[in-house]
Amino acid sequence: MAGKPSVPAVITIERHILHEQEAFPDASGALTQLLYNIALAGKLIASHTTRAGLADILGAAGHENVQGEEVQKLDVYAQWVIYQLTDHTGRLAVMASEEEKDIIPIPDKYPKGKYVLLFDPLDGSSHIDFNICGGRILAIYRRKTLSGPGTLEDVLQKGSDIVAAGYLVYGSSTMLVYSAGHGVNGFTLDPSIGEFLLSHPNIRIPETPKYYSANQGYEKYWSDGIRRYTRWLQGEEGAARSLSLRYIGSMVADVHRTLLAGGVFYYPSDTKDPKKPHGKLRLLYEANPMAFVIEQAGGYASTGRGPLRDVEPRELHERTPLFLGNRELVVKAEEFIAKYDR
Ligand code: FDP
Repeated sequence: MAGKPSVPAVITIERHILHEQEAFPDASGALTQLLYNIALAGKLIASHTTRAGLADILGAAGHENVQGEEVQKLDVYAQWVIYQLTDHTGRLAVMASEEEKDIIPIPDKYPKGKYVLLFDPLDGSSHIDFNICGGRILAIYRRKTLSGPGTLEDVLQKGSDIVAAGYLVYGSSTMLVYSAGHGVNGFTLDPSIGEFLLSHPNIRIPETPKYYSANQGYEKYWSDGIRRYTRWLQGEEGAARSLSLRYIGSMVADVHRTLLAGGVFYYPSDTKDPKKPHGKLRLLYEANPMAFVIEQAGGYASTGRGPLRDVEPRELHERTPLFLGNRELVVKAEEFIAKYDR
């Protein structure tokens, strides 16, 4: 074309999602449309998140969620946005959210689709008042039941059944990182045009890890194996190198850094709260989707006793110990646990 400018092609998220769909000529387009809806919800939530200190949405909503944690106003907004953008589309059979006790049915008046959406509407919400980045995590599965309203059976699926998963991170810029099972791509929101642009194509976790990430404030509640593993990461216990520590306490941000810089993020079982013997993170809304992204980028995710993706969920809000990042670091955690925590 005459006068073609010599700038690199701008790849919008729409173009990228469509391009991925081309590899599947029989695809109905439902997954593609669902991913658009999710990107749109991300933009709406991002615009609220960055104005959180200005608008009347900062602070607590005044009630607790099913986990007994105080619900933030932004949680409420984020959940509502996702729900009302997707409930009527005929693409979903059922949804479930970290903030809701039960599954979220699709209203009777709307058609039911073949997918299931699980999400944590606003991860890291306890940090909102401190202007520290949070995010949103989601996973899409194919329904298991054949027709009618989706059920609990459709929601309680293993990580290995995930069709697509990803997260939004609201930091110095807003990013959407997702995988539909063919590698991981990252998109940065350009606020001037309101569009997610491909900024991190084909993300692979770097081979040389940089950081370990865990809440060491809880060390006294950890098992011997986890304590020794942490010392190994610090260069003791026969380790050949030491890693630097980074912990924000906002899972999306901590895992995002682990994905881009290499390293390991872990939230192990602990004895801090007898009601939460398996740590804090939720299998369905946090651990499984983030593990899917990490593994699609060449990493590995484990409960500390084996692959996370093989865990059969038994209930909606079940928690799991989690180790994810560079394969050799996660495998090392499994070795320490097997040796010292019988
Ligand atoms: P938050 O409570 O702020 O929503 O599971 C939620 C989570 O944050 C994760 O994002 C984060 O990794 C973890 O809790 C932090 O927990 P600790 O404060 O116990 O380290």
